[in-house]
Amino acid sequence: MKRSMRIERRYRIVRTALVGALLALALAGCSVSAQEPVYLPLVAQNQAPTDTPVPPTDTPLPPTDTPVPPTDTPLPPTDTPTATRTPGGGSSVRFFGNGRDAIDRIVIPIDAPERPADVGATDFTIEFWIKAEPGANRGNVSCGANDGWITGNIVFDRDVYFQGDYGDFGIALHNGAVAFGLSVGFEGATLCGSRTVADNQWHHVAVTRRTNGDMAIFVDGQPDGATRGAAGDASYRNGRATTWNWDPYIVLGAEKHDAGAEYPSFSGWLDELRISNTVRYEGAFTPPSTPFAPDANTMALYHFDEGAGVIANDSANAPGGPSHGQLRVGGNPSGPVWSEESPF
Ligand SMILES: [Ca+2]
Ligand SMILES: [Ca+2]
Ligand SMILES: [Ca+2]
Repeated sequence: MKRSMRIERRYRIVRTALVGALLALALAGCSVSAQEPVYLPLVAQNQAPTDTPVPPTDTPLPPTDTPVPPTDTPLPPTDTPTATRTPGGGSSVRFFGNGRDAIDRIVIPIDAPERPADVGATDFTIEFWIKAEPGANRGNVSCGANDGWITGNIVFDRDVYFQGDYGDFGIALHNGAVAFGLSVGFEGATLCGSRTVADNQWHHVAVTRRTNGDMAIFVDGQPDGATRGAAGDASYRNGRATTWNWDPYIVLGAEKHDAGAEYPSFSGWLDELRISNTVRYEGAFTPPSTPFAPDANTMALYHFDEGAGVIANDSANAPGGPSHGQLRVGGNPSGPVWSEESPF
């Protein structure tokens, strides 16, 4: 009995141990399977990324209105003009409105050193003879507006890039008539005349400006508009710092910066340009019929009678002068050319 009970007890012990071992195995299996969902993501996190990082889409772009570096670096003339008249025999200059690459124009330095052609600190008059074919100049001026003249076909350009510092000004064609604009700092006006000068005939044009702001246009000696614009010194500041190479120049026959098609140049003839440091005309007058002779108020005077070469001589004999002009020739047709066309 005792032996059978011991056997029975051993059997129970063995059975209990076997059941315990099975339970332990089962629990171990459960704990392994319970770890799997923890283990797999850890592996996944350590895998190399499959997507290339996308750059942020809100990175600031470079500003689009950054001033463009100047492209109007002075270059030597690309050609010599065509002479159509004996030198010294009387001539004019003919432009073709090419309006690019600093060609088809005459450039006159006014600073470094300061030249007498740099008027505007006092009253002034700019006058010349002009001839243009109908329809050859199709720019449009914003009459009345500050800087409105710069979108006409520019005949006389004394602009400086952006605002005028002391001042800037110019003369352009608009609907076959004359526009004269002048700015001092951020103030300015554009005066538009109505008398047609683009009819294939020579016309005398004069613009006057007083430092009180008064501006006027005369065509063939007849008043062609007047206004009160910006007052003050409109001359070029001596030694003015600029990155725009053509700022310290008067440019004839073209928009000096070649800033684009919306700032067109002049196609036509120009002769007998006089720049004076006083207002010469108050009312109607008889236009000159012979070349000007210099006087004490003549700051620059161009007869354009050279007929050859690339220099337009200033014959004003003003103190601090002369302010000779240089022809910058090029384009198709190539301009400017010396022309036998002349008002007298
Ligand atoms: Ca300007
Ligand atoms: Ca000056
Ligand atoms: Ca002449």
